[in-house]
Amino acid sequence: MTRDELLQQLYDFTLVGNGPEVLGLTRQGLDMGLGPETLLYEALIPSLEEVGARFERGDFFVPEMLIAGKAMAGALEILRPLLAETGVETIGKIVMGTVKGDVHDIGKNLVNIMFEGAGFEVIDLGVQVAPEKFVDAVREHRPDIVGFSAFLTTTMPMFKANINALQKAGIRDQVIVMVGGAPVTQEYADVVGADGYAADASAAVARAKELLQQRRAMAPA
Ligand code: B1M
Repeated sequence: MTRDELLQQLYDFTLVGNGPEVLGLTRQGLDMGLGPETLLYEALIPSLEEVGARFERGDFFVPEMLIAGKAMAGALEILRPLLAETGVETIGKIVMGTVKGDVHDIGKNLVNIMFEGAGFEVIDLGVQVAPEKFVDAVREHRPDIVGFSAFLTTTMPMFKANINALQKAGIRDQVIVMVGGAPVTQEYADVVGADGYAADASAAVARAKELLQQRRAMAPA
C-alpha cells in the first residue's frame, strides 16, 4: 500500500467508525515511517471534520458521530506516547477540562498530549467540569494555567461562569486562563476575559509558553 492509499483508507475507516481497521492502519502507517502528525492532520482530523459536516447536513446522526469519535480516540491512544515523547524538563503546570454540559473530549485530549510533549504537567479534570471543580483544582494544584475547552456554542458561556467563579474565590489573578474548542474565537476569548486562546493543539502550546514567559517576566524576583 502506498502512503496516499493508507491515508485515504485511514480517513475512510474513521468516517465510518471502524475502530479495528483504524487501529490497524494507524499501526501500519507508523511502521511505514509516517509521523504521528501526518496520520493526525492528513487523515484522522479531516475525517472527523467531514463527520461534522455530514451531521450538519443531516446525513449522519449522533450514533455515527459517536463511533467515528471512538475510532479516532483509539488511534489517539496509539499516537499518544509518540506525540508526548519528551526528554524536556517540566516547564509548567496546567489544569485542563471540558466545561460543564459538554462531553466532547477528543480535542481536549489532543491538546493535553501536546502539552505533555512540550514539558507541561497536565492535570486533566475530564469532561462536564463544573466551575466549582475548576476552582477546587486551582486551589489544590496551584497550576500556572487553567484551560477550558468548549465544543458547542451552547457551552461556550461556561467560560465566563468559570472565570466568575475564580474571581469570586479570589484566585483569578493567580492563574493564566486559556480557552479553546471548535466554535471558539479570539474575539470570544477577549469578551469573556480569558488571557489566551488557540485554535489548535500546537498553537495552544505556543501560546501557553508565551503567556508563561510574560507572567514570569512580570513576577517580582
Ligand atoms: Co458533537 N458536535 N455533539 N459529538 N461533534 C460537534 C462539535 C459539531 C461542530 C458537529 C457539527 O454540527 N458540525 C456540533 C456543535 C455545533 C455547535 O455548537 N456549533 C456538535 C453537536 C451539535 C453535538 C450534539 C449537541 C449532538 C446532539 O446530541 N444532537 C452532542 C452534544 C453532547 C454534549 O456535549 N452535551 C454531540 C455529541 C458528540 C459525540 C458524543 C457523539 C461525539 C464526541 C465524542 C468525544 O469527544 N468523545 C461528537 C463528535 C465526535 C463531534 C465532531 C464530529 C468531532 C469533534 C472532534 O473530536 N474533532 C464535531 C464536528 C467537528 O468538530 N467538526 C462535533 C477533532 C478534534 C481534534 O478537534 O475538537 O476542534 P477539536 O479540538 C481542537 C481545537 O478545538 C483546539 O485544539 C484541538 C486539537 O487540535 N482546542 C483547544 C480544543 N480545546 C482547546 C483548549 C485550548 C486551546 C485549544 O486551550 C485551553
